[in-house]
Amino acid sequence: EPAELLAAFEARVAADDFIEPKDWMPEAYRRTLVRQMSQHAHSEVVGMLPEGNWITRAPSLRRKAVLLAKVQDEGGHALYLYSATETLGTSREEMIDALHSGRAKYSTIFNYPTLTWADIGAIGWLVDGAAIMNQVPLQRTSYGPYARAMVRICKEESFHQRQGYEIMMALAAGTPDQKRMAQDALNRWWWPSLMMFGPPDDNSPNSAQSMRWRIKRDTNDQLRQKFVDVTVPQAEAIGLTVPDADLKWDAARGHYDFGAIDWEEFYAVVRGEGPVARERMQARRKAWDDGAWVREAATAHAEKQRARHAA
Ligand code: FAQ
Repeated sequence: EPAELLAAFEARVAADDFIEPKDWMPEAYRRTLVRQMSQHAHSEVVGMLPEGNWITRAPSLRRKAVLLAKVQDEGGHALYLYSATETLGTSREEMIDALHSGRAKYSTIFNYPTLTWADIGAIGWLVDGAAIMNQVPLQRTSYGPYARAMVRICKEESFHQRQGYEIMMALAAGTPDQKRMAQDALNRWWWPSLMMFGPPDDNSPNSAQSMRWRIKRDTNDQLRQKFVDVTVPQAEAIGLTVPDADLKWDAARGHYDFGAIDWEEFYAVVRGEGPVARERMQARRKAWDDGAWVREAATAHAEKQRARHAA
């Protein structure tokens, strides 16, 4: 790659300029963006499934309407992200094919089952909470279309987080059985939520280069620590207990210390061995196949419109 172009690119990134689709960029920068952005898009799409599972069983009309809107938002986030990724020269068909054939990753978190209504609260509170922690800094990621997609996504994500916490508040202040259900959901979702931030910094092969290119603005461990610091007081405020015997406030550091994460479990889930990984991919492939007629009809309609305008 030409040294002058590379130097100019690096200077722009260092000056916090956004890189735009038609600008010159190193191939490895393009590749790493496609990797991260398509994983992110796939996470939104697969992330619709655990909650979609509860739409018909939400406990009231209000809860149902809110959950339906949230799941629709996630479909929208995936669309912004696929579109932003297409500006890097990768088609949506290629990305979706990579997901359905098992070559592409998506977040580990969506391979865990949603067993009770409280899981919907825990997902909004913890999973969207973790997602926002990671995504707020991505509003200043160096690739313009990705950064701009993040602005709107973050607004919606903060509504998602609050709806989840509000479900947890209601359950935690409810009957003893409801409170137990909320605690059980926290127990099951806490550790997988910490894993969403990715491997520890000393074992994160992509971090150093992504930080230099300002694709990532914070490291995995920095964001994980921020999430713990913000979330522990939220659990305490509603009388729930974070399932970590080693959790304690460290006044000297000004942070919570927390227990060891089971990285074996994380890597197993990354490899596709998560508890409901197979069901998730089957559901995605079925949705894709069942939707073929919609894609065909939309394409035929667009062609007719084009022909009419040309005439
Ligand atoms: N799951 O070197 P690093 C949402 C992979 S939020 C699966 O540290 P990097 C909203 C990683 O890809 C969730 N794989 O990698 C929602 C890499 O593999 P590769 C989505 C993981 O990229 C809420 C390898 O491990 N958010 O969907 C995970 O620098 C509620 C080594 O790792 C985003 O994607 C994991 N948890 O840092 C929807 C945010 N962690 O590609 C519905 C954007 C790591 O080399 C309901 N992404 N791996 O084969 C990022 O910020 C980064 O990609 C990280 C990983 C931080 C996830």
